[in-house]
Amino acid sequence: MIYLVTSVLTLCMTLGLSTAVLDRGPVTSTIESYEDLAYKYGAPFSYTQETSNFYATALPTGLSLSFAPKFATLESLLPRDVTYTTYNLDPSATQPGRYGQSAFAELWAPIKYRNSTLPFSTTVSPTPVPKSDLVFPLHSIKPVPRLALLSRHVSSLKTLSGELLAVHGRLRGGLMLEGRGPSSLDIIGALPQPETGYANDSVISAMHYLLYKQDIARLAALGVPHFSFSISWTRIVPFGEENSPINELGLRHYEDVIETCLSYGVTPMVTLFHGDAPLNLSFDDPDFPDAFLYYAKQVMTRFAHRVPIWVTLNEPNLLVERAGYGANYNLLKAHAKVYHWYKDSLRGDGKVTVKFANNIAIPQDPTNETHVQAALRYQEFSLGTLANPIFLGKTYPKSVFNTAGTNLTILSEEDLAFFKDTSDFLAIDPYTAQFALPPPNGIEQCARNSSDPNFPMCVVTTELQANNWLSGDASGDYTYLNPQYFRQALGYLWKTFRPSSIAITEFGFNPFMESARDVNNQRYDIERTLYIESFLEEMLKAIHLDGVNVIAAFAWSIMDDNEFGSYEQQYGMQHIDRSSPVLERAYKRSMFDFVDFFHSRIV
Ligand SMILES: *[C@@H]1O[C@H](CO)[C@@H](O)[C@H](O)[C@H]1NC(C)=O
Ligand SMILES: *[C@@H]1O[C@H](CO)[C@@H](O)[C@H](O)[C@H]1NC(C)=O
Ligand SMILES: *[C@@H]1O[C@H](CO)[C@@H](O)[C@H](O)[C@H]1NC(C)=O
Ligand SMILES: *[C@@H]1O[C@H](CO)[C@@H](O)[C@H](O)[C@H]1NC(C)=O
Ligand SMILES: *[C@@H]1O[C@H](CO)[C@@H](O)[C@H](O)[C@H]1NC(C)=O
Ligand SMILES: CC(=O)N[C@H]1CO[C@H](CO)[C@@H](O)[C@@H]1O
Repeated sequence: MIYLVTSVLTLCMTLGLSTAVLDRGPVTSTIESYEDLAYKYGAPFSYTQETSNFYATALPTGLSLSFAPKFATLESLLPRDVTYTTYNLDPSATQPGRYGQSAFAELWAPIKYRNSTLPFSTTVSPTPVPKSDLVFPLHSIKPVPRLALLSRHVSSLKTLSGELLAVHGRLRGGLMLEGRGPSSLDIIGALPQPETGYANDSVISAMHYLLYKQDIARLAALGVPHFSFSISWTRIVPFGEENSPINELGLRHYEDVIETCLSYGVTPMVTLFHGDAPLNLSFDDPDFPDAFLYYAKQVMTRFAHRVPIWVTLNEPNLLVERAGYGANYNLLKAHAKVYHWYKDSLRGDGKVTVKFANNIAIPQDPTNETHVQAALRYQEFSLGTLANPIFLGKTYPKSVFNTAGTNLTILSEEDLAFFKDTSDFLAIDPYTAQFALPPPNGIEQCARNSSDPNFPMCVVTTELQANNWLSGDASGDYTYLNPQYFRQALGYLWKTFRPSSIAITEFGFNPFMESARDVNNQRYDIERTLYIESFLEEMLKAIHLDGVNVIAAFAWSIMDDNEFGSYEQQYGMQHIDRSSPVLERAYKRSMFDFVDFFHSRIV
């Protein structure tokens, strides 16, 4: 135990946790040594409370942004004859018609959720964050930060629209409220899995849907300048289909989320699709790209004015790995259609991108040629099928192309021209790193056999180094605290896809069993702080020593949430009191440390 504490402190010193902004008063103790104490028994003694008197600085309010013409000018870009309406989920509804109220209730029939038991059912008004919530935790060590001087002199760290610091979240709740249609993701929360303790009340989640005003106020009070969130496709298009009705309450909701962000001085970044496709619209459905564009037009015409950064698809490369490579072409098309429409028809000045998952694979034995081949192959299968066309205008990497039976669509010259340069920066979600090695029967044999359990990637990954040590501290699931590979991950992307810039659009840590600790212990989340700061240190090295143009770092996540059907996978930098009727939020230490890192290390 003592050993553990010592190593945590040593690490903190190495990372340079505490810096100038956290200056405390002078130490007033007069004690010299224990020996003196013995002699001077009864002599004056004054205690020192080693505490922080540093408070967060709120953002300046009233942000005004303009990245595209206003809606009145853009309205003519929308298809004609669209029905604007809303739905009320009522299983006994009788209104007939393909898109009537009873058809809407029918959509929801396969999904059964418990109703919310919260004491509010409409948007909650925000209350000011008490000053007592905004005091930084104690920093008792004050080393000289290693890279601080270097980073202070670099101006390129200013982002697209301000600063680097941002949080990301997907926190909805209220899934059945205000005319939202069901999505394929809702099925996960609705699955009964009592034995794993998974929640079945995803109707609640973080209930950000009704608590967003307070959540945005809390970001602003702490000085977090960017908030990345996703819009729920089926809140806008409940049936998901092209030319089907648009839910007015959905549009109104996001309009207000964005206006609330601006009024508090928070810059929004919007993801259009975060895995929550309309129920029964599969990624390889030929209707998918146009259905997506139909939805994107509704949202972008209204909000492009206020939104500087748009992400079309979240981690489509993971969707492809799960749904099969047959979906790859459709996802490329869906993304590129929206990109071109935004640039050519809407003529927005904002940035549009697509964000990828990638936990970089490192050869387990870098001196072994087959391990190097396995690591590269992992990267090429994981990123190359989408990023090659988008960033390089090139078809799939050779290793992918030469594997028969992947179901990948051959890309024509016309396709390649359409997909090329459709991302204004490379957005990546690098949570951790892993090791790659060939499968027991070898890469070649596996790649020739589409029944092989490792087909088509034909790579085995592990967290064990060749010497049988883990690469880092384990979290509650796949993430290991192994910042030592983060700089390489950024370098790989920089060299391979040659983007103009890179944004880290998600990174985060869910400490093992965090949810089992009491609230104060959960809030003192030093493991998450170590994760965030050590990864950001490596990011600074990539920037200053390797010349990688990193423009932003969005931490996942703004608060604990329902992650894939479980409240126990906690990535949040805020705790949610689930016994509180208003789901009260509390900042964790990591949120302050994240803010402090940027204030003290990046000017
Ligand atoms: C949920 O609420 C709706 C509307 O109040 C009601 O019709 C329905 O029966 C409730 N469902 C459950 C499972 O309690
Ligand atoms: C779902 O919630 C109900 C009501 O609290 C509970 O009785 C049931 O056991 C839960 N089911 C699962 C699978 O968690
Ligand atoms: C290719 O498609 C077929 C038919 O849909 C499917 O059975 C197979 O699993 C797919 N293969 C891959 C690698 O996705
Ligand atoms: C290289 O790695 C493979 C697969 O792990 C292993 O079978 C082989 O013995 C290794 N070769 C050397 C020279 O270590
Ligand atoms: C292909 O893989 C399957 C599943 O592992 C195996 O049963 C089969 O024998 C393999 N075929 C060849 C030709 O290796
Ligand atoms: C019409 C249709 O295919 N409906 C399906 C939509 O998805 C749910 C959940 O997977 C199925 O239960 C429905 O049958």
